[in-house]
Amino acid sequence: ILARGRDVCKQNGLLILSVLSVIVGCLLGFFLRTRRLSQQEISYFQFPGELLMRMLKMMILPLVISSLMSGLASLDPKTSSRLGILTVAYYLWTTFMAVVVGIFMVSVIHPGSAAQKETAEQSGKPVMSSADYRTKTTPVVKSPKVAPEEAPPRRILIYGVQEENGSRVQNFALDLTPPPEIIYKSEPGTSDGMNVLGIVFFSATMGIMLGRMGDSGAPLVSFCQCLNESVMKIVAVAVWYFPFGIVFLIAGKILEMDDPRAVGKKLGFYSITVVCGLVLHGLFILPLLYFLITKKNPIVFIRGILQALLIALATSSSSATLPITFKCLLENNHIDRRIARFVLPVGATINMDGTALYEAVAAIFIAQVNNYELDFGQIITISITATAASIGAAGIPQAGLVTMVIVLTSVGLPTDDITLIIAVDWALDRFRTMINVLGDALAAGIMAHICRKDFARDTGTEKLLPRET
Ligand code: DAS
Repeated sequence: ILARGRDVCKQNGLLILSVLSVIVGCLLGFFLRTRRLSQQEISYFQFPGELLMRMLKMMILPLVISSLMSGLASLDPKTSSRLGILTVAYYLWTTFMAVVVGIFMVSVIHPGSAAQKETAEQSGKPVMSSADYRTKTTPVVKSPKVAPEEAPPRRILIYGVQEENGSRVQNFALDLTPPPEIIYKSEPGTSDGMNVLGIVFFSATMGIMLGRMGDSGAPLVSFCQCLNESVMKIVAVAVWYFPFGIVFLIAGKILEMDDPRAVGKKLGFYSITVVCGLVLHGLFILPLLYFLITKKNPIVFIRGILQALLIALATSSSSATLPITFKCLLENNHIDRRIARFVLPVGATINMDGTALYEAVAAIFIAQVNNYELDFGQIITISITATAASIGAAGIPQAGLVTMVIVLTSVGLPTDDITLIIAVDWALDRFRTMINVLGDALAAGIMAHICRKDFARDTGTEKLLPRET
């Protein structure tokens, strides 16, 4: 009873500490803004938060490789292929649903009108008519076949790696097979990029092959299992630093942000639109889908991953949150680790409901601010490109802002109008990252429920693992 009591305090204590750290971080940030600190002093306050980010990022590579390889190797081929198809299909469906929710919200609230009025008042210039604006927008670059020396290099950030002059299909294929030197690549002007898609693709392929090798692959499978367990033990210790790191991570960001009052007038309705869309999708539609499929209480499930959602809010990186998402799913929601080891790394890479919703809202908002009427075909284009762009976004801070270039270009909107929304992106990024993590976790719960019968006949190598309760 004492051990159980200690575990309950340990779990809830950490959660309560994390919630308090978010609140204290906000209060400290706004208080320090009044002290007019020098850049040197600001960097001192940002250091503990940067340390937290680096601790989490350090664990991503070993965790993704070991979990995918051991997770897939321990499933029989029939189960792993069924799980793969169902997972990717589910991810595409929920991402597209998020885009539809975003388009609905931005069309109903129409935040562009408020921003239009604010901009016109500030600049004193009349709002541009749609016709005038159409002449301003950059023509859609139809084909990348223009000779490279003519076409400006289209540097699109995908998975933290910038590919020049390639078509999107070429970039996607290149990112699936990265040479070692670009796996960890930090691009100037972006946070440390990491080509996670290439790592996920290689590890998943390796895991499936290991599963087919039977006993001859067992040594590498058990090595990956040990590596995975050891990383999770590091996480179990590191989590006690997180509340302290979260305080300074959030305070440090607040110290850097623009004046909230000035930003609020122009982008208040826009921020409300994004948050309403994220809440509708993340806290209503996704949990409803979970309940309809599993017939289980989604609130209990979400309660189990609250710690991961807080880390997502603090770090605005779903990749960096991955270790905590694993910990919550395995320890609190008792999801079979073979499912979690496949669904989570793939989800953190290609499943970003929050990002897809955000990019659709942002594109239509930019059109509204410029009084640019989008026709039905362009709305459809936005919904498809926002879904694709979110798949291409890396799980790093503000990756969605960069892949939004794809969405704007697809409907002829000027990409430099991204500057309209940059002032609030750092805050909205946190909320869309939370929904990204929530979507991945709920998907693991759904897949564990769907595949539970497979495990009954599965002769996986990890027979003694706790199955989903
Ligand atoms: N911050 C990204 C993530 O980690 C999401 C985004 O930038 O849209 O999921």
